[in-house]
Amino acid sequence: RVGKVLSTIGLPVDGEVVKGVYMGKGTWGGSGEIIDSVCPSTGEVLAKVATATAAETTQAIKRAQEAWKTFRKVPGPKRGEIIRQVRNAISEHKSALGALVSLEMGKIVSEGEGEIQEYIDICDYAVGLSRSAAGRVLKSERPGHQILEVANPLGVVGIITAFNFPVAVCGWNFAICLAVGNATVWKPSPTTPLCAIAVTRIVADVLEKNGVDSAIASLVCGGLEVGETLVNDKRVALVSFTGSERAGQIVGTKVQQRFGKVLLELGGNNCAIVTPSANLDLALRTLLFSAAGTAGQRCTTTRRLFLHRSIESKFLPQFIKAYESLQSRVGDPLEASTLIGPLHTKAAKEAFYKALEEVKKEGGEILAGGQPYTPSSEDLKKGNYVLPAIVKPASLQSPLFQEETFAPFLSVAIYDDLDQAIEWHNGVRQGLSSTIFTTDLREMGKWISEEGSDCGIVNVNVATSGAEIGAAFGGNKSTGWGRESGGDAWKQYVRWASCTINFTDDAPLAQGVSFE
Ligand code: UN1
Repeated sequence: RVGKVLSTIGLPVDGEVVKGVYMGKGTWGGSGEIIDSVCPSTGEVLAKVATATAAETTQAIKRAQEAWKTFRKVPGPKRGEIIRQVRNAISEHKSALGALVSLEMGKIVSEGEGEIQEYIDICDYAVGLSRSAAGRVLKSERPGHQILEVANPLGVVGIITAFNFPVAVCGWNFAICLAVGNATVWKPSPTTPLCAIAVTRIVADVLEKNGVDSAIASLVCGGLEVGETLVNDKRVALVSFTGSERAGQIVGTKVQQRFGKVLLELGGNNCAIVTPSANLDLALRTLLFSAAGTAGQRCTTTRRLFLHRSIESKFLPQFIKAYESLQSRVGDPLEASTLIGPLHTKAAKEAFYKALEEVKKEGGEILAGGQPYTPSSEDLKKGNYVLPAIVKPASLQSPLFQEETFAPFLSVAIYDDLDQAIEWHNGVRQGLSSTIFTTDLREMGKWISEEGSDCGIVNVNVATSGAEIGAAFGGNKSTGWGRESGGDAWKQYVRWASCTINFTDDAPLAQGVSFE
C-alpha cells in the first residue's frame, strides 16, 4: 500500500534515502541528519529523508534570491499562467497526493484530497491576483502631481509549515508569492517531509518547463537548526510561520530583531455557542465535524462549546450519542468508511490522555469518549488512535478552557445570558475561529459586531473549521494577527511604495511650506 502511494508520486519505494533539499534544477540533496517519516496509522517508517544542514539552508536562500532577481521581471499575468500550470499539474495528481497526506499526516482520504483541492483553489485565486493585484492613484494637494501606490515583490519569503496541513498551507503562501513575484524557501514540518518533496517536485517541473529557475521554489526539510537559519537570515524578507504560540513568539521576536516582516498563524482555542433559537440538528452535524473531524488537529477545530441552559438537555445527550457513534469509525484513514484517523504523534496521544486526567483531577466530568483504545487490526496496533472526547471541566476557570489540546478534546460549559457567553468566549489568549448557532437576527448582529467575537474568523451557523480560501485566514491576539490565503492577505507579501510624481516644471512644497 505504501509502495503504491509513493511510486504513483515518483518517490522511491526501495528503502533508498529520499532527498529532502532542493535549490534549483539538478540539486536534490541534503547532507544533514537522516530522519524517518513515520506513518501515524501504523507506526511503520514510510521513508528515510535526507535533511538540510545550516550551510545548505543558507545556500538555498542565496540561490532563491539570485533566481528571484530574474523572476521579479516576469510580468504578473505571465506568472499567473505559470500558476495555472502548477494548478493543473497538482490537480492531475490529486488522488495520489491526497493519499500521501493521509498516509503521512493521518487525516482521512476525503480530507487529504480536500487539502489538495485547497491548494488548487488558492492557485485559481492567485491566477486572478496576478492580473488584479493593484495599488491606487491618489489625489495630490500639489497641482500637476499624482500619487501612486506601487506594490513590488519583497524578494525571498520563508515558509515554515506545520504537520496538520502539510500541503495546503504552503500552497496559500506559495501561490500568492508567485502571483506577486516573490521567491520562496519552504521548511515543512519534520514529520511530513514526503508531502513537501512530492509537491516541490511537481512545482519545480512546471517552473523549469517555463524557463523559470526553480530555485524560486526551494525546499529545506529539517528541524530546529534549519528553521533558525531561515528565521535569522536577513535575506529572508518575510517569514510566514504556522505552528505553536510558543514557537511563534520566538520566531516573531527573532524576525523583529532584524526588522524583517513576519506573518504568524498560531494556536486557536476555537469556540461554538449554541443559542436557544438554533437549528439543533444543523448544530449537531456541523459541530461533529468541526470538533472531532481531522481527529481535532486543525488550527480551527472547535475546542470549546457553550450551550444555552434551555437547550442543554435536548442537545447534549444527542451530541454525546453522535460522538459515541463515531467510535466505530475510528481507524485507518485510507479506509473509505473511516471518519477519525490517528493522532499525528505519540506525544499528541499522551497530551490527550493527560488532559483527560486533568478533568478528573479537577472534579470535572468526561461525557463521551476518551477510553483507552487499540484497533483490532494487527496492522494498526502501533497507530496513535484515540476516541474523541467531550468533557465538562469543573469550572470555567479551569486551564482546560484556556489551553489548546491538539486532539479531539471538546470542553463544554452551560450559559444563561449571551453577553456572559461572549465574555467567556473572548476571555482566552487565542483568537482564531468562532461560531454561533442562532436564527435570531439580533444575536447574529451582536456576534459579528464590536460587542461580539474577537476572533479573525467569526461564523454564524457554520463550523469553526473548514474555511474557504476566498477570505483572509488568520487570527487575532496570541494567534498572531497574521492573515493568509484570500481577502487582502496578499498585501503583506509586497513592499508598498508611495510614489509622488511631478508632471510640471514647478516645485511646490506640501503643507504650503515656503523655502525661498
Ligand atoms: C490549519 O489548521 O492550519 O479552515 C489550517 C480550515 C482549513 C485550514 C486550516 N481550511 O480548517
